[in-house]
Amino acid sequence: MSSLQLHAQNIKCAGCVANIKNGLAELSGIDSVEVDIPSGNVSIQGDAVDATAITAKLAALGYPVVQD
Ligand SMILES: [Cu+2]
Repeated sequence: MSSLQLHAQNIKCAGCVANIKNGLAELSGIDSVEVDIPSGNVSIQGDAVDATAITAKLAALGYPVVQD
């Protein structure tokens, strides 16, 4: 099990959270996704967490990852 913490832009409401969870569910190897609306923090856990694929998916969904 590995995990990844990201900070993404444009996360404003529960709809955004649902978009992110549904979008990341299309990627394999992810078991859980937690999204914090005020901070924009996205926490991902799974057996095969691919940071490059996740970052690309978030950008495609309209939530570009911020480099902290
Ligand atoms: Cu929203």
